[in-house]
Amino acid sequence: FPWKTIKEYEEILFQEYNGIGKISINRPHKHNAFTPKTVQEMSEAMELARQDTSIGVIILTGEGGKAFCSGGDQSVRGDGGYVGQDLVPRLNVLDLQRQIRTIPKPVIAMVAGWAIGGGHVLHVVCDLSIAADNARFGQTGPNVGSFDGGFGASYLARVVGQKKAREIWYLCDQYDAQEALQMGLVNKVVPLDQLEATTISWCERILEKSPIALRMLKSSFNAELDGQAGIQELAGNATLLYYLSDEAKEGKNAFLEKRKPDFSKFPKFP
Ligand code: 2NE
Repeated sequence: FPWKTIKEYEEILFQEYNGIGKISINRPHKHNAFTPKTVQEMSEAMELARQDTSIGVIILTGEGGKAFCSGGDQSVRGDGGYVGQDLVPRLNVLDLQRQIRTIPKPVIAMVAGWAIGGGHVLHVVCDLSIAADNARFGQTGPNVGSFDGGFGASYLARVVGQKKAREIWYLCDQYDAQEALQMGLVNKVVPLDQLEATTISWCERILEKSPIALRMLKSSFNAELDGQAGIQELAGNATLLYYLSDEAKEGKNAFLEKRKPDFSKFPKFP
């Protein structure tokens, strides 16, 4: 596919093709483990993809065909988090998880090879996951002295159920693509050489749909789980729709024209 680079980064690729944004971790020598810089670059790209009105769907993936992401780079793990050049320890991947959930456009994880540890959580928080037949999934936290008790635990349990989520974390087993499909952890499994074409075809089908309907659905799915922050997201979309109405415009216009608003002509729906 003729991907066009949107912006050059050091540890990720950020590309676009026909309204599809693709954010790809580019550290295949480490199975696409992330550093604070990788995450900072992904966060910026995600924000750019959010602001770009020509992008309707985002693919999250890893380069090389052998790994989606193997989690935090253990070689830069310091005392209070993952340490970058500024020597400050960070867990900024948690901010990225929230961005993936709140961007009002579908995000699809395109998983080839390992999706492990914090890399596994990244695919879990995506709207959809499409896996190659070489994909392997799992959490390693209790083996390496870490855990993700946020979306990595509670949202995983919403996806695969409490028993399976506890098994995944307590045993730290690895699951192949078919097992992931069976437990509802991924939406589809395809041969590795068809992974990108299948993902693009799902993106193209999504791009044919009403963007506001998709936006409302994403925030509706989130609202049930995300408490006040989820309701804020859904309510923000309601405000967006209300602003588009003549009724809301009457309020704004009356204020600017220094007159009393006349809402009498607007129906009081049952
Ligand atoms: C993924 C897995 C099972 C693959 O094993 P294998 O045998 O296929 O590959 P190998 O040889 O282990 O990995 C290839 C190269 O990538 C590096 C390895 O060290 C190796 O480098 P060289 O020895 O060739 O130089 N590599 C792989 N994953 C890495 C990582 N995460 N950090 C640094 N280097 C890594 C196997 O590689 C594996 O188990 N990887 C570690 C998975 C892991 O434990 N990730 C961290 C979980 S904690 C986390 O991500 C986290 C969190 O829990 C909470 C908040 C934020 C993050």
